[in-house]
Amino acid sequence: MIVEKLHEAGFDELCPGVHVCSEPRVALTELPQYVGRALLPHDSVGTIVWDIKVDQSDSARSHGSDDFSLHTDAAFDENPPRYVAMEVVQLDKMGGGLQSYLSLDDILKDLNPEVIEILATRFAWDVPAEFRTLRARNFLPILFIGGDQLGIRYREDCIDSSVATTAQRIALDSLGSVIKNSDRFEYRLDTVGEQIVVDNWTVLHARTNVIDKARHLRRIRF
Ligand SMILES: O=C(O)CCC(=O)C(=O)O
Ligand SMILES: [Fe+2]
Repeated sequence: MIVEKLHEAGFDELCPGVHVCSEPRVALTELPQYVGRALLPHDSVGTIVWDIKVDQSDSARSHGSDDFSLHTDAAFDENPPRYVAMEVVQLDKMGGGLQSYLSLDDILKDLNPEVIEILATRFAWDVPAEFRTLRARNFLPILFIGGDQLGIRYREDCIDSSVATTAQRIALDSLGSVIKNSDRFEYRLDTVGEQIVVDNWTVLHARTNVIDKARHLRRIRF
């Protein structure tokens, strides 16, 4: 578990699976090594640090200003990264980009066992163009066994429900409504340089729309 290491590096637990540090002692890109993990690229060209910032010349979702509903990063990937870390380069001075988190435990307690079983079957995922490496389409379960625990991959707009079975569609609807109706933990990033680490297998994260187009975060995966 990397939690002890994160504490050592000055992080506090915000809510289960989410750790924050307003005065980091370890540089963002050094964090994986510090906690004993490998830094992973974002794409096939080996991008290590991904900018989350409005950029009209690019169609990636993280370069737009829209809100992101609750999701995990790289959900469409066969091996989503276990951890995602973000660092504030510039705050949204107009109050946009409010983050929130919801843990898998909180989701599971509201799902019935049959639904859980169906969510562990394979669904069709469309890989967004900016992350396309080998395939444009993957067939992957929403709930998976990661190490000795259950993990989740979820990004509603990447799942093609038109090719799902009826049972899968019902399970997906049930999951979607639990996610929408659960109490999430809201957090306003408020310090330049602040870092946040999210367990990307057990926590979904979201943000409200960006209002201040100069808002800028940097993200790594590990
Ligand atoms: O902008 C944020 O606060 C989070 C962005 C995000 O979740 C993403 O780019 O995947
Ligand atoms: Fe994300």
